Amino acid sequence: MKITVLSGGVGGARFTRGLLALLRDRLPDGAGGTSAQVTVVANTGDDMWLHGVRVCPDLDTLLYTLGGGVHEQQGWGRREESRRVSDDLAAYDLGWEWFTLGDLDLATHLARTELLRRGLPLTQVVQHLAERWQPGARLLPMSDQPVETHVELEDGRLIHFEEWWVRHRAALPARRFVQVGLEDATAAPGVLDALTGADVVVLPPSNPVVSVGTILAVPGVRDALRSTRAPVVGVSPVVGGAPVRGMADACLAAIGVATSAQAVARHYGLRSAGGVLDAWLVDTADQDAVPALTADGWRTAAVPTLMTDVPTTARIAADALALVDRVP
Ligand code: GDP
Ligand code: FO1
Ligand code: CA
Repeated sequence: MKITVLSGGVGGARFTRGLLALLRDRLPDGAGGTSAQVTVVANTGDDMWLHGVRVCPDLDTLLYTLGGGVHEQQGWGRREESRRVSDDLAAYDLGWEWFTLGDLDLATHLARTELLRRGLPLTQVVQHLAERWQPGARLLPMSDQPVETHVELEDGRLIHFEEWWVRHRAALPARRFVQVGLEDATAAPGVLDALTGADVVVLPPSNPVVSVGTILAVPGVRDALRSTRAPVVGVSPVVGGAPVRGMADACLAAIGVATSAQAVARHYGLRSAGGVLDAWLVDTADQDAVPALTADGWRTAAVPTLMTDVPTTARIAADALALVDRVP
């Protein structure tokens, strides 16, 4: 069974980790793998240059989470991390004031930057890094061309998404998001085929605006989702009217979408009505959204969706696949 996931960072990575656990349990092929192939298309809109190294937050969160090296409590960065380089940079008055790179994390950025400098496209850089981390899924950047999410503030200033998100905790009202570089970007090799050739496509609980939304903006992605024979199922990243973590509500407000399970579903839209989804899994806290969505043709269900641990997340993944009759 071919499963394709469109993912941001922490939420998408944790969901995929649970999905892989489910597949190993349900479809063992004896060699410890599964007869299922999972492809994760990762958001690269958070990427940025920092002191000469290329940082890819969502790709790295996926590599570390699926490869067993993530700082679990933080959800990003490396376990057992140190900050000797960051501290010493400060001694040169060139410290990272609001976005710290740990020493081990820095090795990833140096490795990636070196491979990019040698001329490798990002797709091949990710493949090289994945050799070490063995994520258990194929990881694809959404594009090999740089597409950076910037935030237009009320005064017209544009700042990088990460500065808005980390330095300002998304507290500065955003007028809109701009995907810088999008007009020159194409989907990375394999991305569109991973959507049109899948048996099922999942939109996990990732940021619907700056993570999944950015992937959907890549030329050809939305069309591939609308034309694929695979059912497309999403999991609500909003529970009880609020994000589970982070500030997706600030992102939704910026594009005029209410922070509710139902509003996010309708933002993505039903494929039969020009959108990208066939089904929408909501949390039990949003049970009241089910009748209205069902009445409008949605396949929907309300289940516990807090990804508290891997087995629980595996069950959430099973619930999502069951909603579109793709239980492994
Ligand atoms: P980021 O790159 O760290 O922002 O991670 P994502 O782009 O994957 O976004 C995480 C989104 O998923 C946020 O909007 C969260 O509200 C949501 N989320 C995180 N953890 C959970 C969870 O356990 N359950 C559900 N339903 N949503 C979650
Ligand atoms: N998030 C923070 O809140 N503070 C940081 O200093 C920080 C550093 C960082 C370094 C590498 C990386 O891959 C991610 C990092 N993040 C940090 C997390 C990042 O802001 C999240 O992944 C968000 O999803 C935005 O991409
Ligand atoms: Ca992110």
